[in-house]
Amino acid sequence: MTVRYQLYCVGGSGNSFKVALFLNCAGLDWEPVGVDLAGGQNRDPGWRAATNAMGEVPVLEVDGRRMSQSGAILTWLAETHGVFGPAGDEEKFETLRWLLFDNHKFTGHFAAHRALYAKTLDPHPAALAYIREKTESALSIVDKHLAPRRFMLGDRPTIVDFSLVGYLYYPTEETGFDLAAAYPAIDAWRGRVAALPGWKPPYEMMPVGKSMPMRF
Ligand SMILES: N[C@@H](CCC(=O)N[C@@H](CS)C(=O)NCC(=O)O)C(=O)O
Repeated sequence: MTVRYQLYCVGGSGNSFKVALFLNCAGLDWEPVGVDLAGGQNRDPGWRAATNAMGEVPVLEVDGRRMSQSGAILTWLAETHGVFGPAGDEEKFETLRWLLFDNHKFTGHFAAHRALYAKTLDPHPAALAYIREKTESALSIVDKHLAPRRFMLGDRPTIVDFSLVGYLYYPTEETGFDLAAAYPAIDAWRGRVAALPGWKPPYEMMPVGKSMPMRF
């Protein structure tokens, strides 16, 4: 029997983890397919033509169709399977609003900071300080939003949680953020997401592919 979904990904990619989390928590039939980002596989013109012209993971393949952008994939999965999606117009608007905030500011800055902090040999201190301040700002916004809530949209987990939580299980030495110490509402919420049936840590969920090596 062929596996229904193939997720092109790499263990160190929190953006890929967002989609893997949905697939596993929804109990779907899927397998990770490793991509060699460190070796530049995603920069190969053939790979771009066949897999993703944007040169990124995650890519989700189903029935020969290859989809990219975790927010778009999560939306498609929620609509296709009728789980973890928004209920009603207001939640639909909130979902898109948070997915955009996540891609631009929350994951956007957190992942960029991690790349500079852990993967670049000699990050410029000003660049690191700039991106750290932006990341702290995004973390504070989400921490405040979560303080009175169990999940991002209220009482039940949705694709908004899967999107925002994508990078938050990588170890402190990789991210440079001790979330448990500094962001208590985020820490409690990521624990609630980790308690969902199907959750696994990123490197276990996607034991494939190659990322740029860590500095340490
Ligand atoms: N907004 C995109 C971001 C995807 C992204 O940045 N992927 C990274 C890995 S986490 C990547 O493929 N980087 C390789 C590159 O851009 O060269 C999404 O959510 O899918």
